[in-house]
Amino acid sequence: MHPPTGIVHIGLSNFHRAHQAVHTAAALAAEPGPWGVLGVAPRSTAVADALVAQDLRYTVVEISPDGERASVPAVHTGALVAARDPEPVLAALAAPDTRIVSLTVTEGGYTIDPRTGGIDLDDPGVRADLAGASGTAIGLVARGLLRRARGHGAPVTVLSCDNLLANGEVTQRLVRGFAAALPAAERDDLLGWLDAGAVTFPNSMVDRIVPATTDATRAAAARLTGVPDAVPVPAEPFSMWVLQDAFAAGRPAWEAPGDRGRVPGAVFTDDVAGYELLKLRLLNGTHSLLAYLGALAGEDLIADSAARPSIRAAAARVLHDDYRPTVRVPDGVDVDDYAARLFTRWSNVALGHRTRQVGSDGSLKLAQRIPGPAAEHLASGTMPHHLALTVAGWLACVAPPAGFDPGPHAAAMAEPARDRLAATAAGPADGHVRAGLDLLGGDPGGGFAARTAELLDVLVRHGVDAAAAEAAGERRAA
Ligand code: CS2
Repeated sequence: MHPPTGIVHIGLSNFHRAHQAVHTAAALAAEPGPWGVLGVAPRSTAVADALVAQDLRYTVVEISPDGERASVPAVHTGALVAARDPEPVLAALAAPDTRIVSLTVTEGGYTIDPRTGGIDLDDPGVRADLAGASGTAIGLVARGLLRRARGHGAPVTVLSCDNLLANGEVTQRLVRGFAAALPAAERDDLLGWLDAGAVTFPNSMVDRIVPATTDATRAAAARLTGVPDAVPVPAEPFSMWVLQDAFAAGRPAWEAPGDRGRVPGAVFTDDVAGYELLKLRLLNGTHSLLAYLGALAGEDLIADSAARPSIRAAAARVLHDDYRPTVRVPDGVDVDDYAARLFTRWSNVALGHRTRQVGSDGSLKLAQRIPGPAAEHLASGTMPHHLALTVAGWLACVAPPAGFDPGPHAAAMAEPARDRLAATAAGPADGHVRAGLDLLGGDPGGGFAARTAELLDVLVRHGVDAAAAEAAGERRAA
């Protein structure tokens, strides 16, 4: 039996299916309630259709160096595609029984204008949504909220579960920015209702490494469960969720551990920001360095990248020298233990997490990972060499200077700014680096751009080991 739908979740990605769905299954096992999840894929039909065809069940294949285990988080009550069926999606967002609208749409799904941090009113999807369509995540949420405002007015929580700093605050700002750009009557109804406090936007920190599904995942799922599954999800054993307890209309008992203690309960705290910075910088920031340097060194997998001595050393330096001094460690967290566990997690070779996956959408991801800590170091007069190396690695991968071949793993990285950067890659290095930094929110000054250009030059001319040595201040072999 499905529980009744209480959550409409936008983004049927592997991440949602191995994280929020698993924690929700644990919560429901501990405390039954009306918290079934209606999954909404913004555009892609593949996962939604496959889920419907298999009664909304799928397998999470947990992969550790010791082996694999399967679980089936049976929490979904439906799977829709917003681009194909906008009306039922809007109806679900507006249904009085819907008490949480959650999102995992990746950094790129928020239609943020990098120059202002607000909604990107030039984005064609946003423009279409303002004119009455509903194709972007923020447009969908805003139109669903507008219906609620004009209908029963029942409170609801909008819960971002993406790797954005202060993701709840950002989502609120974007929804309000969208609302402010609507025609006057709609604008006033929606903003008036939001001002009345009927909607909360808690911040949350999400953490689980979840690769893309492959044929090996499908084979493992079938072997472990005896049931064929077209859309199983591979995941590492680790999972963590930290949330601000600000829910306008209740929530599942996500603090409950599940699967006989294997799934830790979510942490509810007022200090989500501390956990976010710790995770976005130490994990995600270092992950980006592992992805770009690894791809350039010819590595398909993050684990193989982390096993290369020069890259491992660079990862340790970026983590300890550049990121760690910029985070305020939350009470009760042992940061040395946290960092050591990160290296263990990255070394999970059986997981098959690919450099191209982490390296994709770098212009959007690095905007969350680089400018803040870089500015802090530069303001106090220190050069964060390994942040510069990360940016140089990104540019070498997705916008290689003329004559440099970054290899197949870099070529396979998705990058929305590829064309724009390709235009500057042919020119002088300083202009190229500046164009890259502009996409990340601007040149932080203090010589960071020049250092990035130097490291890019060493990467391209002498390779990864030499660039890592250069960043570490060691002399480069001739
Ligand atoms: C990764 C994240 O692809 C990436 O950018 O850094 O997806 C990372 O695996 C997760 O945030 C782990 O929680």
